[in-house]
Amino acid sequence: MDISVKETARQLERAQDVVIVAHKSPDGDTLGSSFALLYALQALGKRARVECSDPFPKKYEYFLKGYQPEGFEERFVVSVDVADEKLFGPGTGHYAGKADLCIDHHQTNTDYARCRCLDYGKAATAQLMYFIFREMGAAVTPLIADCLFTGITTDTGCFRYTNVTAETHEVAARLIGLGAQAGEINRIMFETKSKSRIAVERMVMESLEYDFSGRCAMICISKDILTRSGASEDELEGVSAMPRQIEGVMAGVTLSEREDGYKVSLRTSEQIDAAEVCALLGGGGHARAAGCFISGDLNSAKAAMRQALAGFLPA
Ligand SMILES: [Mn+2]
Repeated sequence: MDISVKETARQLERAQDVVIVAHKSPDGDTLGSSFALLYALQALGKRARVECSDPFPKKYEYFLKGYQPEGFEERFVVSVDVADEKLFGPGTGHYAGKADLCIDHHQTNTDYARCRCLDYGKAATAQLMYFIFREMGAAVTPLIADCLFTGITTDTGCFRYTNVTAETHEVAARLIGLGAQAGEINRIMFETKSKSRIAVERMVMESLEYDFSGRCAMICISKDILTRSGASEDELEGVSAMPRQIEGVMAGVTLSEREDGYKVSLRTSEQIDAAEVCALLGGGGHARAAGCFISGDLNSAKAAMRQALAGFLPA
């Protein structure tokens, strides 16, 4: 059932012993929004903790400061920035079917929770969370402001993507006023790359190929590249944005090798709905960024992607 920001705020005010579930391979939005909610609930004297299937990447450590009480029996489960229960991942899969509330901004949200606060006009779940806190009258401390600012800046590629609205900037401006360290957060998120990340970029660019007269660019992140670079999964954030950055490219495809096939990330220009393309292969996502999974070897994954794109791109 879809509920308003107001009703969401009331539910959170009533909730006790809250488990907040972030999505697997956590990004800045799911973690920033989850920890902001953790701190807001704890400030109201509630027991709460954040659960995630994967470890928290080190670069977010500036806001991962909270005390997380273990061992309490959850009485209220809220998922944050999680479009589909499948994205809980193995570590938190036992919460599938148990979410009381889902707070999200993905157009492809599968409506799996008892109640859903969904607004896909928001660039980030963190942007939506700001209005929920305002409705709750929750104090946005500098730490909470850092969390929410992180969610907004990471989901907008530092305010560069077309999901950015005037409201996105207004909320970000409020957060800076409340103490968010915008410059420092953006430096950590966008201007710092590890040596292993640079090694990945160098090798991945070797795999670059064009299709559809240069309107589609594909790259592949093989397991071999990960082994040779020494990069961890969380160091790959943003690599999938690279093929779309090439002049004239309308569809940027990143194929990441898995045990039994390829995880596909698609980034598109305005003319192509990425979620529609990926839906043809059983996936989904946003209009400009979506994903799917293709089983089989690299060549069949490439072929399947070309076929899916064929109806959207001029030959
Ligand atoms: Mn998000």
